[in-house]
Amino acid sequence: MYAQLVKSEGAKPREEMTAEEIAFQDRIDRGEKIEPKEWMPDGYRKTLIRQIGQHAHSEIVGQLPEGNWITRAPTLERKAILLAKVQDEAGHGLYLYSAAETLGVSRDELLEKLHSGNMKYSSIFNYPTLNWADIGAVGWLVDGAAIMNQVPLQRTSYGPYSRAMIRICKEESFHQRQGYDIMMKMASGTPEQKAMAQDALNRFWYPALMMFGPSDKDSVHSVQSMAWKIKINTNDELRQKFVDQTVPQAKYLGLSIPDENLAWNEEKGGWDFSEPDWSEFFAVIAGNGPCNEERLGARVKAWEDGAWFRDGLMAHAEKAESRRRASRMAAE
Ligand code: FAQ
Repeated sequence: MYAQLVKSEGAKPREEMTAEEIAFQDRIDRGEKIEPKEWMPDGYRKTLIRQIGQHAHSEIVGQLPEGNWITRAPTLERKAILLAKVQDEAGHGLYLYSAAETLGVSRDELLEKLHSGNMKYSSIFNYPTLNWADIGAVGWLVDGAAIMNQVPLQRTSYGPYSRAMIRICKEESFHQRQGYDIMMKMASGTPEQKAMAQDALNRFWYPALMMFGPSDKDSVHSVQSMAWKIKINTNDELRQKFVDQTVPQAKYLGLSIPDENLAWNEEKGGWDFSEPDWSEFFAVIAGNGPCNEERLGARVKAWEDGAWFRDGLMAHAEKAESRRRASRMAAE
């Protein structure tokens, strides 16, 4: 059991669709955006809540491996840049939770599902960041993979998700550059620094490839999600594009991709590469990766520690509302 919440059964054939479903599919096929109050099939709504919610959780959990390095960044400038990046991730989480809320789910409900293990976040954040070079590798590879996946999502069929993606992609491209900049510094530094950069690449390469999801033959949601233009590309298409983009970047750094099967394939105009170890991927998304317990534990603790603050905000909002109500009544 590796799929939660939503069971996809592939796209429904047109002859089995209701009139409403046909009209909806036609709007999607014409490239129209679907907006919050409009009619949508239940499966479309559920799939979006699942994907946008998991995406939001990934942004928030994704702050943890980097936040860990803010106090240890090697210079004041690197510290300020990393701080800004980690704050951006919080902002991305907030836009995405807001986009999910337009579908009729509350942020509290989504967080409850994350905390109880009923909703996922990206597998990549269950790997540790052991040293400063890892922060370079995360920016270069993890943000690089995130952009590869998210640029097409700017054209996704659900209006609020697509608009959130436009802003997020702009910020992600700055994140990717800051990571590559760290890698350039390390790779052109002392032999020890270059070895750290290579070691970070070795450890993050396959987990980054896993970010695109299981291979197409094992992807349970792709067919229906692509018919609804919730996803624009398959997992394997995006993984291939990522490899093709990243191999020359590694060469420029003077680093080697840790894959002895990596070879240019003239016919397909792309690189052949080894698949990640999918048993590791499935173990990580089932909760058994190196840092799953720590990451989820940190999020649950933050939620519990913040309860007094949320209660205070609610009490303040209620007080302000009752004051407004009283002054409205006095004026009438
Ligand atoms: N990790 O049928 P598919 C970021 C699950 S943002 C965990 O192929 P789908 C920014 C999948 O949910 C990174 N689970 O699924 C940043 C499903 O299980 P479910 C996040 C995964 O949805 C950078 C099952 O496997 N980006 O990093 C993963 O059609 C640095 C079957 O798979 C997004 O969320 C995975 N890697 O395709 C922040 C982008 N892959 O839900 C901080 C939006 C698959 O039924 C620092 N999402 N699964 O229980 C997507 O594009 C899609 O959801 C995919 C998966 C492509 C991730």
